[in-house]
Amino acid sequence: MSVKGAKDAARTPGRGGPEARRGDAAAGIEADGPANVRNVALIGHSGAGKTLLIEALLAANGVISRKGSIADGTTVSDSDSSAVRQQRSVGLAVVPLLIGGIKVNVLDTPGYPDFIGELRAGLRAADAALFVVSAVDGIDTTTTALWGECDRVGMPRAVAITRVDHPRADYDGVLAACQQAFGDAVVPLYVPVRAGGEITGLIGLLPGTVAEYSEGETGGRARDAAPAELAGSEAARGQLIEGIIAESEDETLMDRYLGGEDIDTDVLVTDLETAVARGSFFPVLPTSAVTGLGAAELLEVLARAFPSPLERELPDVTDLAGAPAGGLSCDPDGPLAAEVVRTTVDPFLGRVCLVRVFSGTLREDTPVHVAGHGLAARGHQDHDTDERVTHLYSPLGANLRPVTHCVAGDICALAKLGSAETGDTISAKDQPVLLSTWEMPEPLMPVAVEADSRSDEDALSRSLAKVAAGDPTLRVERNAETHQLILWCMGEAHADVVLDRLRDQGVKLHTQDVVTPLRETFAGPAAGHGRHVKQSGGHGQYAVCDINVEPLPRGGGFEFVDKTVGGVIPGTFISSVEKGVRAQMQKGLTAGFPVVDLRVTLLGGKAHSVDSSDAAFQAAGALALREAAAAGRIQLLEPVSAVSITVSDDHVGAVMSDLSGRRGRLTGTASAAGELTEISAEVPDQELLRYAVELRALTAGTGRFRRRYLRHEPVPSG
Ligand SMILES: Nc1nc2c(ncn2[C@@H]2O[C@H](COP(=O)(O)OP(=O)(O)OP(=O)(O)O)[C@@H](O)[C@H]2O)c(=O)[nH]1
Ligand SMILES: [Mg+2]
Repeated sequence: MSVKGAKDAARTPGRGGPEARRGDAAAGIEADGPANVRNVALIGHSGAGKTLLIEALLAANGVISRKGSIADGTTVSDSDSSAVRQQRSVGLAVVPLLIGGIKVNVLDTPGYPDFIGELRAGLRAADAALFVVSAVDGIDTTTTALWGECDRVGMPRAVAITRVDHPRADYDGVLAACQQAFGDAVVPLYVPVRAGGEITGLIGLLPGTVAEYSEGETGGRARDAAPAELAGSEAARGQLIEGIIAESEDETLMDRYLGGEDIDTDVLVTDLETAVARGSFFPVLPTSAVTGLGAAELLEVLARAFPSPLERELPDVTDLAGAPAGGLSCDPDGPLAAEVVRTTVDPFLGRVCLVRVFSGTLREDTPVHVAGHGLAARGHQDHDTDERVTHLYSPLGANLRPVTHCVAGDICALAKLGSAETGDTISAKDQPVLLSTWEMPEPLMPVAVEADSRSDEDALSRSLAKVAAGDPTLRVERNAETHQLILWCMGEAHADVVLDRLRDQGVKLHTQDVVTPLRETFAGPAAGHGRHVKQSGGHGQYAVCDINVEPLPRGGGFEFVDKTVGGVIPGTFISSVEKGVRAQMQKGLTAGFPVVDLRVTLLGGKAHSVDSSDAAFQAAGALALREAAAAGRIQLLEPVSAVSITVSDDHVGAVMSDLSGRRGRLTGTASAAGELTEISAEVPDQELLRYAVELRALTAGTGRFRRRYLRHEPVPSG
């Protein structure tokens, strides 16, 4: 392990961030091998205290001399201007800590649901998860669901119950809630020492010593536990030891323990660490980011109990054609396979990619292959490019500190890779591979934007391409019918971040109401007379046509039938009439939406041997259709989507009654695994504009939905 140029004046490309304060941070850390790396993602609801807990860890680790604050926007992980504005994390941040020769990459993830894509990327980069639960607010259903997800893949976990200094903190109640939600294998390693209603220290249940924090942040001073403290923690100690022994591979241990033998603490610690690393035992620690309580203890758990990347199964790997490529492992000498988990645009460095190396070693000044496949539906076209790694960094939040290499299992940042996007694989130029991408949520909330002026349009397109490259949860659509530029986002907070990023790049733009692409059709048959005659002076214009219009069934498109007889309109001008009708259909008849599903029959007309022309008959055709529309009734059609909503059983009633308020038609319900129900319905798009956020509110953040355009249907009158 090498620490280069400690406390150097590192490049600090972060915007508006606390550079001065961060200037005292440690230098770039290069892990010398995967055995000495830990990658831990922090998970918990928004406001649980993850970002501030990381400040406490940085302070305990001596990386920073003073903790930043959320209110001032001075934390290491939330330096992004959108995060400062929103007072919450909006993207994944990496904070490496060096603990006893082990490099722990702490991954701060945003808890706000709009940014679940960043959390998923964080989980891809991590080998273990620290669930951060607020002692003030407890656990929410999303956190419980994420625990279940980690459980299914056997990810090692620990729990920090934080904010225990808060006047409304209920440590015991929240611990009980965690055990209820996460299971019996969630067991405290430390119990709080209380004085005057406040938690002032921690009793380490295995060593039987107290970490004293009563003197404030400088605390953590160890002392022997008083007899009363030992007696008070006896039950918790018994529970912990039994839990560890139950997980131990040494089957004699339980008998010995039950026989009254005092099991050696070192044996228990080793068994505990093995069980945590295996993902079958989950230690709990009380913490406070304000007093620093538990930070040092937590650092030790992260470094000692969590597994190294060597224990992690690699994501699926294929060759560029999609055939399975075997033989990759977390070996620094193996073939290179790394994945881009986040992409940002830095004003000084350009595109910066956060990369998790799964196999091989990334080195400065080496050729690599950058490949992105399978995200075309998100607007990320498949791409394969050979590039050169020139700038390699160890990130500390937004701070980038140069390093020369990054081994398998470690995380680094790369600048100036022109084509790399989030989800891409970086591999050896002569042995290119593809790592499967992780599950990326689909953005379902449309936001229409427009450049302030014509001259801003190019800048908007360019900047949008850059922002979209880094964000697989953003989909850009230029709607062919409404001509609006639609940014499909995860929710309002995400939309704000996207707009901030565009404005940060100097683009002047504004949002608009999203126009639902309606269509028009005829409600019944109608006749139209088109007379386009101008014969005053010079070459005149003469065209007359009579048409009949009938609606066709939905999806019937357009039919043009010529029923003229006796050559009243010369053959060449028949198609001119059709052209004119089609042009008018594109422009719309009453509301400016395209006209669909109709048959136009040309019944007769008149032509002039000199003054008739293609243009005149086009004008007459268009006019005839407008006349028919004036004589008949135009029906507006609206898009309707098939929606499939997955909610927990207890929210089914609320979601169904909300759907009926949205003019939704229920088409079915089915039970899904895990006490979930899948509700299928057909809902007008107009009613789905904000459904992404409104469904969340209805279901305490747990509901998901998918939508697929089905057809256009008549807009109900009135
Ligand atoms: N009293 C007290 N307040 C805390 C503590 N930790 C965090 N807070 C406050 O809780 C609020 C949320 O803290 P954050 O660290 O931003 O929470 P987060 O989990 O990172 O939230 P997201 O980034 O939205 O996911 C802030 O106002 C913090 O100051 C703590 O240990 N004690
Ligand atoms: Mg945060």
